[in-house]
Amino acid sequence: MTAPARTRTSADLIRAEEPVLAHNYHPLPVVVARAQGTWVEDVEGRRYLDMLAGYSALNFGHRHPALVEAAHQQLDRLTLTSRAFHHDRLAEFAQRLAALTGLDMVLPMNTGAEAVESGIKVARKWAYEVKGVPADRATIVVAAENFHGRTTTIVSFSTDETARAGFGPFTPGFRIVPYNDLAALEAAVDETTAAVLIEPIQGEAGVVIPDDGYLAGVRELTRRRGCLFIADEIQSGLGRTGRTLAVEHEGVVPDMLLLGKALGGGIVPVSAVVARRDVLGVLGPGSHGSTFGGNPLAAAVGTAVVALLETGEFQARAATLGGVLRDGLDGLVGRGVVGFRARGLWAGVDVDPAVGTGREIGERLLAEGVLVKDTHGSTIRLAPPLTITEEELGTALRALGKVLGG
Ligand code: IF1
Repeated sequence: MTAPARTRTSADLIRAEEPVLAHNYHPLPVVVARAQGTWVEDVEGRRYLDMLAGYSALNFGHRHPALVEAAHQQLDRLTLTSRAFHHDRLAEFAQRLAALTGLDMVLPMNTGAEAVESGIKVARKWAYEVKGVPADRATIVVAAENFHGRTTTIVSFSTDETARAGFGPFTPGFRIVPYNDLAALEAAVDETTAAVLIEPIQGEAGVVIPDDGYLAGVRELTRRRGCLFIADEIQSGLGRTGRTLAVEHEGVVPDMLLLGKALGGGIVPVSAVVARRDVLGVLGPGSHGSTFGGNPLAAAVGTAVVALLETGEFQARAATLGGVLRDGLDGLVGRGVVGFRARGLWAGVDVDPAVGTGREIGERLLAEGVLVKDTHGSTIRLAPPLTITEEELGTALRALGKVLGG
């Protein structure tokens, strides 16, 4: 007989998961029970600074009041209709999201992978019906070290063996080129190419920021060669890098944007494909769909998220505090940090392997009351809520310095 839920310790709860939960994660040994803003609290009441923010799904902090209020109000009115009927929240969500991005049309979905899969389908259909690529011949060019989700088609073009092993046969029609290499991209694009799909900054690869000019080069190349530029901003977008979209750092407007994570405010899964009218216009009734895509609760929260971003406040905070983050990390180079990449409130920090693996650093930071997640090897990612204060950021950086032995 297990202890009643209200008296279960963290250890009880971790033990209770083991026989019944698929082991596709190796979480840090912390059981979160409540959270507000930048802070989470475990079952025993210990508090932690959340420097992961749900991999950028919590850009506005845990339970942002305006977002919780929007959810509460909608919960008391209408939560789901399916798209068989209209509902009174969808038009405003689509209008304001399109306006925020500078593109024309919105296809509302739920998870990031669904947005990526939907973007792939739309790009292929556009290639056949608009570009004139022969049936079933469309190709999409992607970057090595990409991360776009976990579906069978998406892992078909992953270069991470762990993500692919055992999941074949794989979906054809993808070409993989080195990231940040315009010559390789030029060579891979041909008359069958529907699109180039890249992350403006590669998140899971360790916050890999391409050379200045790369995104503008992809934009020029795809326009010249008549294929679509699809920017996966599911992790890099919505304020994280100090701009609404990471592509804005080079003044680039892609043909199609993939958004997710923070679009749901850390409350409900909300994702979207946002694109030019002639691109999303290839979808007709019955050609694509989703039970929950664009549901009233998602649209209400999504609209409240867009409203927060319309102020520019969070983008400005990420830009300003990003300078504090960069300066703090600069101070740790040579003191356990061998290098880092940072843009806005997002950094991939390469720790000296002699000091520890990313996992070990995460465990040491846990003991210091700071939550981070490693990406690969000895690289950790820092991606706090954009609501973090300068003082909280300083606390996290001091804890990092301490566990690095700095
Ligand atoms: C997990 C990684 C990050 C993404 C980009 C699409 C998706 C993601 C650029 C799919 C999702 C998540 C998945 C999450 C951990 C996290 C992650 F470590 F898996 F790779 F952030 F780097 N495009 N990334 O980053 O969105 O379907 O998950 O909503 O636990 O797998 P999703």
